[in-house]
Amino acid sequence: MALSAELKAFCRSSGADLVGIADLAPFLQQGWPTLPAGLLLPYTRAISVAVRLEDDIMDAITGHPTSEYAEHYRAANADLDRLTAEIAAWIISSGCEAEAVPASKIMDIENLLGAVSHKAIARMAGIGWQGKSLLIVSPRFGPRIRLATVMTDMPLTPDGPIKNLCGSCTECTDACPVKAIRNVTAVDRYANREEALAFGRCADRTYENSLLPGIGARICGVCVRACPHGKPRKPAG
Ligand code: B12
Repeated sequence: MALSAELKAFCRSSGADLVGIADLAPFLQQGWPTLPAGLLLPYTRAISVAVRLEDDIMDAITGHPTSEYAEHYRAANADLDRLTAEIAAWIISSGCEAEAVPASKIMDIENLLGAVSHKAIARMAGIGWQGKSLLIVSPRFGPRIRLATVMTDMPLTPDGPIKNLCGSCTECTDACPVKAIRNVTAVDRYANREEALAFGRCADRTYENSLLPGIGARICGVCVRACPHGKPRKPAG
């Protein structure tokens, strides 16, 4: 426990707004895919870190991403990649193995997959629940966070998933400009992306956004902005 607390304190002092530890056993037991295959095999734990997104930038998003959001997105990714490199170096200097997963690198452009799903790790690390938008919704900042992961064999104490508080809320479903969100809550986790999203609509929209002047990345931000859990005045409960 003391080691986990020390690691978390280091993550916070290096700039993490949220930090949690996931047990990798369920991922290995379920044969959860990674790119390349077998990426998780040398490790037993994954550290999930999040940096928060600025409210004034998120609140300015209407139907399309703004150039300020595109800039903020790039800066947050750079912050996360620096942060996870520092965490991995800290762990390695203590004699354990560690490997950082890039914040936003797409490894398979056809199927739109990263090396490891930061959302799956974040959910199992208790950073937040996976909401109807398929985003991780944290109790403190809602989905207004960006995530990254460090895999390790350090003997850390895992955290666990937290309760899903989406309830009957339809804010992200109603806000989605391409009606991609199906308004489904998963009992445990979604079996696949299609269960939560009309995935092609979301993917096409982010591609179209990437072609807009001043954007240049597959972003949107509308469901991120809409979630009441991320707004300064949050829902009761
Ligand atoms: C490729 C990609 C995209 C693609 C595909 C998105 C997708 N849902 O897969 C496109 C371009 C469409 C996209 C869009 C967006 N993206 Co994107 N994207 C990624 C990227 C690089 C990889 C995602 C991936 O591999 N998904 C694979 C699928 C299978 O996994 P999944 O979506 O997590 O869902 C499954 C798992 O979570 C699993 N699961 C959940 N719990 C558990 C537990 C266990 C034990 C197991 C085995 C599995 C499991 O269940 C789900 C269903 O199978 C990640 C970064 C990363 N490396 O993770 C960012 C990422 C997911 N994107 C992000 C964001 C914010 C967005 C957008 C809002 C755009 C924007 N920035 O404005 C939209 C929202 C899309 C949405 N509603 O999901 C953030 C999410 C932050 C958050 N709060 O959750 C991420 C994590 C980037 C980051 N560094 O923060 N994105």
